[in-house]
Amino acid sequence: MLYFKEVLPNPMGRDPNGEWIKLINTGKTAVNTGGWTLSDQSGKTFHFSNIPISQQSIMPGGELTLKYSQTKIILNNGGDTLYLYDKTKKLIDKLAYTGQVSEDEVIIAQQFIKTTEIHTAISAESIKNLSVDQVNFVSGQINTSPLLISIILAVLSGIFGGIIVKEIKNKQ
Ligand SMILES: [Ca+2]
Ligand SMILES: [Ca+2]
Repeated sequence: MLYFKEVLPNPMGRDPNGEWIKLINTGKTAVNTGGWTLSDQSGKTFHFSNIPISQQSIMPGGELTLKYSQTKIILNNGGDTLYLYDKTKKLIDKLAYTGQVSEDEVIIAQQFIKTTEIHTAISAESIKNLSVDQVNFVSGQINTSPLLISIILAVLSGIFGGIIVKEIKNKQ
């Protein structure tokens, strides 16, 4: 699954040249963004077909950083909403932030934080280096509820735990 990971709406000094949007593939298979689009609140749209084909495929755990020079999407410093659509125009993810963004403040997507809690292996160090007051927690569209995943994992581990106990008992 490809999600918003982080955005930098207010780089040090002059905007928008230093602005960027970072996406991450948290799934187990590569995601081909050919035909995908990314839009902001004002409806300005970036087409992934505009980046080199070699960069359109994002490996599991891989990231894609889109600079303003590529997207031409201006990230408002007073709040904005970004939408990620696949080639069938289905909404894949949404990232919204509100309030004044400080210079050099990186906005980390709530979805990414939640996903990281489940898949701890995925570059947790990227949020480790930020102090809490630097991080503006934002709400993102969640396609799969992390709570649901936790429940499923808990149920599955219970089942497997039960099977193991049963097998041990059978051996005795
Ligand atoms: Ca800006
Ligand atoms: Ca600035």
